[in-house]
Amino acid sequence: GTLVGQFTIGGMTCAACVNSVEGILRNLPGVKRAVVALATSLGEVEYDPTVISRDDIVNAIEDAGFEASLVQ
Ligand code: 9UX
Repeated sequence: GTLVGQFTIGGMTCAACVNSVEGILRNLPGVKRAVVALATSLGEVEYDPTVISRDDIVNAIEDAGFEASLVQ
């Protein structure tokens, strides 16, 4: 099955940042869908929790130089 996680993503200031973060997320094993919005600083990620965790997703965003946290 899949879960959907919502993340706040800080540090995105232009549309290319959004494309970059979406590309990073979509390339992660276990991520099936990722949509990032600049105006709200929100990302929504559909993922397989047997392959990748929410913490893994947060860490991947932060490794790319952005701030990320899980929306509860
Ligand atoms: Mo735009 Mo984002 O020039 O890391 S790509 S600010």
